[in-house]
Amino acid sequence: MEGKQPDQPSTADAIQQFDLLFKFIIIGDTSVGKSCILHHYLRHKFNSNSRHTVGVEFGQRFIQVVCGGLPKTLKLQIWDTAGQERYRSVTRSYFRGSLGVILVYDVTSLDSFNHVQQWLTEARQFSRQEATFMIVGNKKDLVSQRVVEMTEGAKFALENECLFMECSALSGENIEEVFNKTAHSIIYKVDSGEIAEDLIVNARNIAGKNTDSNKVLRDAMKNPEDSQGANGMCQC
Ligand SMILES: Nc1nc2c(ncn2[C@@H]2O[C@H](COP(=O)(O)OP(=O)(O)OP(=O)(O)O)[C@@H](O)[C@H]2O)c(=O)[nH]1
Ligand SMILES: [Mg+2]
Repeated sequence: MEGKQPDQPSTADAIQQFDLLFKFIIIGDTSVGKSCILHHYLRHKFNSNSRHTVGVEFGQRFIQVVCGGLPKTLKLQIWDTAGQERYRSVTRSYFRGSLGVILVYDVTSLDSFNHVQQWLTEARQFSRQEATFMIVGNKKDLVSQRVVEMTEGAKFALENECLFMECSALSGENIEEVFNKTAHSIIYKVDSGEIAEDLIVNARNIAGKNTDSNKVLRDAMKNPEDSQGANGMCQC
């Protein structure tokens, strides 16, 4: 993960080429483990010193996928939002352009599960119509403290046409799968034509050409308009 302003791609970004760019956003109540999930996905280990996110943090990872029958490099640009109420207006602006929405609750917190409906309503209101929604029950390692059964989470997701997984940022169980399944659902939509081609990016066309794809990339990398208070840095 990189500590840098999101609207200023580093030299490494420029060198690392990719075929597709998907923007993901991670939302949910405070302390459900959003930052720990992202940290594990990017660094393959648990962050035992996670602190409340201030505004929004940012991370990215490149993965190899097959899209349109061809191997492609996919860049996931992942925005980890603060769950605390006071940042709600800041984080709301980061839904724009998101193709993947990871909505997290804590299987040991009934409150966090009860708030999923509220989060989903907000996410649907502010993110792209074509977005894929993945509902995630985190902290599945805390077996004796569990209060939300897996069947309850799965039922809610099914009724609301969302993907569903339980995971543990502590053990790492299903962390890769959360992101991979969301990405593959989006790729399926690209392949089937449900997602318009101008929403994805071919980075190899960028140099020196003012193509539509070029504009899409610039838009995707831009800081959201209302970014006051977001630190744009990753502390993972
Ligand atoms: N046992 C266990 N603890 C976890 C897990 N994931 C996160 N935690 C703990 O839960 C607490 C909150 O984790 P964070 O990732 O900071 O929570 P957050 O959702 O990012 O919170 P905000 O940034 O305030 O929105 C920390 O004390 C973590 O150590 C998990 O999978 N298992
Ligand atoms: Mg956080």
